[in-house]
Amino acid sequence: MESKTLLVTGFEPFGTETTNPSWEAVKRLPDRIGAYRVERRLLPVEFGQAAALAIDAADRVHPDAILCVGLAASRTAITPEAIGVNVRDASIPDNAGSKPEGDPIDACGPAAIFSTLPVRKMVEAITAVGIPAQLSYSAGTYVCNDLLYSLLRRFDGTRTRVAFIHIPLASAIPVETSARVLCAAIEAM
Ligand code: PCA
Repeated sequence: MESKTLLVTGFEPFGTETTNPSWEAVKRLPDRIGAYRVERRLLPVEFGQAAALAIDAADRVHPDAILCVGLAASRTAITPEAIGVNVRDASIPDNAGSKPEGDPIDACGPAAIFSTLPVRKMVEAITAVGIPAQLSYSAGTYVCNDLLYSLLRRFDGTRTRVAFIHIPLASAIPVETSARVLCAAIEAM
């Protein structure tokens, strides 16, 4: 079988958390999932910089798909994100101290861009392994949305598809389970 490349990203800890389950889960993924060879990168929780590093990695590995993973501490289900919006609005500073208030990500970009991977199928695949999942229509306005929107904008019209999955705290869903769930979502892509 011809091998495809998947770039998977997780985040560093931020706010009051000392670990980030997104990276803990991404770390636990096997090197090969279905048709994909997995390349992984740890990203800083910094507006602009997270996307810049992800785009730099993508320019090196030429992925067929990019799946970004982040923590949504207030959620209890796994939530693939349907859409990225063109705004930065932070309630806490990012890890570089930046706290934008309603700024556009890209002054020339559309208000929103839909994910280019089959997020509905991902929700079904996660639910099928017995873990609560729900399609989300808001990735927030913090660094996760910044990353999703920026990647969708950058790879718009190219063969590289992009999606984002928010996962809950490890106390709600253990990171081993989240890793298993990510595999199921990737196999459904
Ligand atoms: N979650 C944050 C940024 C990093 C992360 O893991 C968010 O939802 O924007």
